[in-house]
Amino acid sequence: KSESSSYTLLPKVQKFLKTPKKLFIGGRWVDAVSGKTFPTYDPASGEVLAYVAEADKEDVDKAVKAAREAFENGPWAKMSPAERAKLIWKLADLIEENLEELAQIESLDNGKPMAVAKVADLPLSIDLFRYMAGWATKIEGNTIPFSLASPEKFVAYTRREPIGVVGQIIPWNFPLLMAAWKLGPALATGCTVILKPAEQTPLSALWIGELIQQAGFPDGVVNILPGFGETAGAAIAAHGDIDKVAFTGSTEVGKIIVKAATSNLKKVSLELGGKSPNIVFSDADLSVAIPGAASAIFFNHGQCCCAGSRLYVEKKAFDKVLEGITEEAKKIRLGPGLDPSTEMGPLVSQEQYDRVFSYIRSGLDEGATVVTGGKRFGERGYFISPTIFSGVNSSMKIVNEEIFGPVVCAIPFEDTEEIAPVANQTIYGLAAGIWTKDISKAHRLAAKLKAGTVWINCYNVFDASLPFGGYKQSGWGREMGHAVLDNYLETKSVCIQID
Ligand code: TXE
Repeated sequence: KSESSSYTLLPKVQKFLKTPKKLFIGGRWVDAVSGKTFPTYDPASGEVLAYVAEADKEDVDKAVKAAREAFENGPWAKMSPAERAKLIWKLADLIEENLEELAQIESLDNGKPMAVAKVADLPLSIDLFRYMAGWATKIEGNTIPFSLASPEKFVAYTRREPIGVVGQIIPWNFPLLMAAWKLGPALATGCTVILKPAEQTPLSALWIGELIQQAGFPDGVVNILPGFGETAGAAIAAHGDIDKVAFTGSTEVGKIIVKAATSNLKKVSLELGGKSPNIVFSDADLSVAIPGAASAIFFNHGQCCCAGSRLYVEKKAFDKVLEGITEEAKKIRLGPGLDPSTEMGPLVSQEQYDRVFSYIRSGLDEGATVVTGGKRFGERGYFISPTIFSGVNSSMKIVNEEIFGPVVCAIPFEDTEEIAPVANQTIYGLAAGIWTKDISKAHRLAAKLKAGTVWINCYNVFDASLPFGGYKQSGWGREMGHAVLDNYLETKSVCIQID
């Protein structure tokens, strides 16, 4: 029973929730070695949705063996890039065929509106796989003319080779999309994978496991191990036979992963937190900038690493923008994700709810003003109403730390020339937004912002072709675009004496 049970679940979703949720290792569904399971909850009610097999170190060991065998000796190792591409494309087709079901699962497990999952999470995931399927056949080395030797003496070239067995640890804010961002490039390059979904949201990854089987990927190419960070996640990060770990999550855990990875100096890529500045100039088209700024922070309930959580507004327009975004915040309809009229669901977990509330309390304690929100919504589930703070200063915790909830700090600024250093005053550097009609000013500022993505007159726009990742403590490496392939490839130089 769950809050969402008042809405009709699709027959395949009902069946899926009733079948035991196991680990996917070596192409088979198996119980955890320990026999343990853990509950995953419906955040709209706090009630249990399903119990899931809980992976730990022994299961990681089994999965690594399967992935290593698949990488070195299995049919995957001998498969042509075109065959690999076909499998990835097939997986995209199967996700598309299961779009309604996966959107419902995503909504149940994460809390996000199903309507949003259908137009954002699912299409972006499908497109990511198709985009990466295209890359499988286009991974090339170079021929290298030597600098010192005569061209008659040597021929040299590079090969791009898959890095090997890859561990991928993902978060709960976009469970399926994060799985796609990770699996797509790993499969395109010919790696094999141990994927650990977040303990809060394991269900869509398990569904994907079934589709991977259906698509016909050889056994052991993808292994899916739900479990906790300190156990299964830590075992992946430290494993001596994993060649690379890709992580998305908190900066704090990113640092733990880096330390653990030193055991065998496995390669590491990280997509971490943010405290992104969203800068509105008075010459912006405010009819676009105001809803844009609201969506920059409130999309996905603020649980986006790139959320526009520091809203800087040129003083002349500050009152108008604050009033406008307050109206936008008040209009947002909160409710369970399965309700078609819901625009914002609950936060993912009790823990996240408590974390976000502790930031709201800290803002109040430090003397900031709540313009709207700051309260629980309803009696059940982990709902927090969209919250806007004003009257903040640069030393406050709510201005400096990632909140990862629907909470924005609105801050006026006067000097256009000084806004870049202010915007850059953060340990993070994931994204930034600029709203202005003066496109030259926007380009100049974009160049000064220390952020991996700068959106101009838009926000939260993603495309499989566009690299995404962080400056500073927001991470290492890039997701998406052809840039992500570098995370999964080694470069081998081959040098031949022909003289
Ligand atoms: O993240 P964690 P949490 C930020 C955001 C949020 C905060 C805490 O600020 O409020 O992190 O969220 C696995 N070794 N982001 O606690 O712990 C864990 O099981 C190996 C930003 O949920 O970083 C999960 O699969 N793995 C972010 C994943 O790490 C470990 C998205 C993320 O969990 C581990 C999520 C360990 N020792 C949170 N400990 C973004 N950049 O999008 C945990 N994990």
